[in-house]
Amino acid sequence: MGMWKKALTTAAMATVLMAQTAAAEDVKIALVVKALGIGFFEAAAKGAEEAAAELGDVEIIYTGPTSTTAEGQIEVINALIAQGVDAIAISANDPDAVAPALQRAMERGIKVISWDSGVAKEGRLMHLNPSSSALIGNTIIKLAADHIEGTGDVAILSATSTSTNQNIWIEEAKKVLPNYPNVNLVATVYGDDLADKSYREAQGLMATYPNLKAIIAPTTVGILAASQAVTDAGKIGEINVTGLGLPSEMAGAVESGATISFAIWNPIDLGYAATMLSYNLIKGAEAAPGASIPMGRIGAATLDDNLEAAMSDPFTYDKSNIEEFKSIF
Ligand code: RAM
Repeated sequence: MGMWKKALTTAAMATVLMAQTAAAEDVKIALVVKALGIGFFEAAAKGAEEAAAELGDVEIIYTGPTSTTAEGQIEVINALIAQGVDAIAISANDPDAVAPALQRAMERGIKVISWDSGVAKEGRLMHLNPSSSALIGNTIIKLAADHIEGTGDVAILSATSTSTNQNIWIEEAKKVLPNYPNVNLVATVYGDDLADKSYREAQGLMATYPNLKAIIAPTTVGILAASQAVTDAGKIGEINVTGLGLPSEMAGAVESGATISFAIWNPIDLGYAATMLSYNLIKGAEAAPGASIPMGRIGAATLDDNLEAAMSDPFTYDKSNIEEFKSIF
């Protein structure tokens, strides 16, 4: 009996030792964002930490440049290569400019995925879209069209001119414009996901297009800045600001009426899923067309021929539901 007990104790000790070894060998997953200080990415980082807590042997390195440039991201990538991380999950400021640095990372055995804003196929193993790009493109036009009576001028206030995700959504939006005869797209301008530049671009639109009925900003930074600019110009009720925003940041604009409605998917889930995918690639999952890679509580990502997968549909927020969501993301 004594021997048996002793054997058990030894086994238990071995388990403890193994756990300690595993902790010392945590896998390092870098979440590289377009720029630091953007609420959307901070919410994604929360999801990444949630995944790490669930997995138990993951360290998240949340990083990015101070402004939304590809050059800044290349510096960050090079530092992560030097540091020897196990995976890089990036939301890119430019699909092509960051690809060579990411290829170097992959040559050194680092698993690279893009999420949110994609990298050209040769620069990543796979890409996770938040939703179907066509659906997002259609949604942002519909949100504007729904509140225009008769014909109305609308303008798009985007992020950077090289941003993969916004450019695809705008392209998809333009494809469906013929279905919305009351929507007259007069301009597309770029606020670079910087609050002050986005604000000034919104002011510029109001000055140039006196008949503007809506500003469509498919960026959380742009929509917030534009709603502020419209409010400050005393144009609530005249110009509706819509697009993609965070309930936590847009609650005031919805309350004031500067924004009637806007859409978004869950950014926490997106960061969580990107982390789970990175982890499974580190652990040997193959990113191949048709492959299904687990994303923890979200389910699995099934890769298409372009090695892309999409998560969920965007959800629309307005006065009826914003209170419920503004404390979540
Ligand atoms: C901003 C970023 C991000 C985009 C959201 C909607 O936070 O541009 O890439 O997905 O807006």
